[in-house]
Amino acid sequence: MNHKPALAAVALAASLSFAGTARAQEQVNIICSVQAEWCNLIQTVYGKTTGVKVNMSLKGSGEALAQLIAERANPKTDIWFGGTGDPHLQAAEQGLSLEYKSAALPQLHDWAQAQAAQSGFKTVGIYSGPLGFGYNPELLAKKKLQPPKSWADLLKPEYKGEIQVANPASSGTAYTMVATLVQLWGEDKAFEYMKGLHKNIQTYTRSGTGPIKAVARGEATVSISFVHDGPGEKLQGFPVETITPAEGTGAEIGSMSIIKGARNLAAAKKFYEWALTAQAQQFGAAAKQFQLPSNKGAKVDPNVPDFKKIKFIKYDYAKYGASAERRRLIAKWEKDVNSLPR
Ligand code: S7P
Repeated sequence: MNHKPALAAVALAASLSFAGTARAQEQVNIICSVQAEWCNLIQTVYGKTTGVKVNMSLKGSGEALAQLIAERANPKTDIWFGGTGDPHLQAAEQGLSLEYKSAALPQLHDWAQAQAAQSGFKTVGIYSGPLGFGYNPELLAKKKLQPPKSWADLLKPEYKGEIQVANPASSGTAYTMVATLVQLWGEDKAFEYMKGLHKNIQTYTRSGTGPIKAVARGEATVSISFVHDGPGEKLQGFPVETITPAEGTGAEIGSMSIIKGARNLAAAKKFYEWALTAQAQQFGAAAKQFQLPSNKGAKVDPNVPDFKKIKFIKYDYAKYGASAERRRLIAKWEKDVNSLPR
């Protein structure tokens, strides 16, 4: 029997499949926890400049962590980009993210490097932003209300049904509020405060960015939000202003992690390195997102909140990013605050 044609076919198939492999487009699967405008810009720019296919799934920080926990045995995500730092620290603690020490670390602000160091280099800070209030000046004027200046102001009876904040069980932003208040006043006083605040809450939203969008669109008067989310709404023409509370406030360290078991590890590392560059971090402002970039060389847009003018607490990221502490505080909030009638 002449085996030559069969052998030739196998060789051809092998060479075709090799060529196919060589040509297969590199891809990276990203959970993106910043706002859609920034995620979309990254997807387009990174895809076009590198040829890598970026598969992007948009999720708030709390939801992203829940998905990564659910995917643990069979991860479908390579990179988690953005979102509040506490859930990234939890992911690190729970072994969901991979240790990776970028050579770019010295280019980052101390707070971003500290985030990396305290996670055992399983996450890194990519931006920071202060917690505060958003308000709609037109709606306030119509209702003859003053803008809130302090946490204490939010308890005033005239704000009943006027305030939106997210639910800390689903939102990293709202968990930042709980952790901030506990650090500001101690746990007992903070929970008494949140019980009082509960009476004035119109809605607890699922996502942390929902409340300031509702304020901008006149669906609520005041929100508890990251103040860097205000200017983007304003640039779209909505009436919204922001302020940080007089007593002091906390800030998020928006973070990025490589997922343990990533199917596209080389592509994930390449994206991670790109995302730490000063040039890549400027795409935040280009997409009208005004967090403070972690790369010291990145241009700071004038819309980024001026950190020097804000009274900050000394936020203990290690303590409040620990899984047990987050679970405990959220359970307590559900039981002592959210269960109360409004
Ligand atoms: O991009 C705006 C922003 O406020 O949203 C991020 C975060 O996904 C909010 O998540 P939650 O819905 O879980 O609160 C922040 O990191 C970011 O600054």
